[in-house]
Amino acid sequence: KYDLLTLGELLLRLSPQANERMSRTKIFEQNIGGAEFNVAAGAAQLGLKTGLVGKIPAHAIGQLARNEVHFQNVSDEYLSHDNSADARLGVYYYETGAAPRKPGIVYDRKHSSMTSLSIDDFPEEMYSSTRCFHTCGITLALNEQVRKAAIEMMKRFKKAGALISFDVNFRGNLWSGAKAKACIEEILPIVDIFFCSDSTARLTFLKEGTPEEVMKSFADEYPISVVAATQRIVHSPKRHSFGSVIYDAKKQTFVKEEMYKDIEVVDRIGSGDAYISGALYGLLTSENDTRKALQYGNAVSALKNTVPGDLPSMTLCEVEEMIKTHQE
Ligand code: KDG
Repeated sequence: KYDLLTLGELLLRLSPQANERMSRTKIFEQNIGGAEFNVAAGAAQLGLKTGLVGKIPAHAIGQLARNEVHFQNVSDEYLSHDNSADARLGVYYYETGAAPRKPGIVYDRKHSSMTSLSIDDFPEEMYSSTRCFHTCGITLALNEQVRKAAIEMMKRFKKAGALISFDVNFRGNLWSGAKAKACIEEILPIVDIFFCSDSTARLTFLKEGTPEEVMKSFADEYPISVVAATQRIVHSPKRHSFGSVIYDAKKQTFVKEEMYKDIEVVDRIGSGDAYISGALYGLLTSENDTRKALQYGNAVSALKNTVPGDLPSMTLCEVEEMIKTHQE
């Protein structure tokens, strides 16, 4: 029924307008985000049938998030309700930087409804309803309860025949590198598609070697079929180059293309998730064609950088046009 189900927390993002600081703004603009929702929304914009698995408050602020899920054409069939009196949607505050001031982020997400997620919130049929299941390190870092539920879900989806996609998406303010390493090593034996940048692999898994050696080492150690690593060069806060490398473990080959150069960065949040939405679209609409994954991932991520908010905004035609122009 679904091409892709993702498990993750929906977050309310509050940002001061323009370059105002969060410590003195009178007005906060709201956006809905959350890493795995961003992936599901991007893939839905490209035409995949996607759904979000998670837990949100039953009250009006939960509904605000649910409305965005509907608007993005992502199914909320497996988005469970938290009816408790103190149900809360996780929040994060974000202000853009302006050189030499860095962007600022403040999380306010402890004890959110998502942190009470349990495997019993979801029906057994869910596991056989999708071709691919995706989650990321942020979800595993939330708390012990979510970590256990997420790992159990991955196992059940895998058993039911879904491809398992996982992004390390390391957040140092949620857990330590050592804790992330131990937990992720536990799930790598069931991961099929693994997203981990070279810098994250060094920081978290303490890997050494060239980017290619680092990527290959994951596939040599575990039965992973695709390893993807994004690369970003920051020329100035508002001008970046973006590209990626994908390792195809079956063919034992790397695919690469020219980076998208001189991207005008309006908001880079969610660009890693956008990459994953494009890459999964490429893999799921072909016979696991890693070149197609690379092309769609890179184009979708480049596009995401140019729009505000956590979510991409695009059409499939536009992405395909971009890929064509980029190849010429
Ligand atoms: O990858 C983008 C996410 O970081 C953003 O949408 C918010 O999920 C989020 C988080 O936990 O930081």
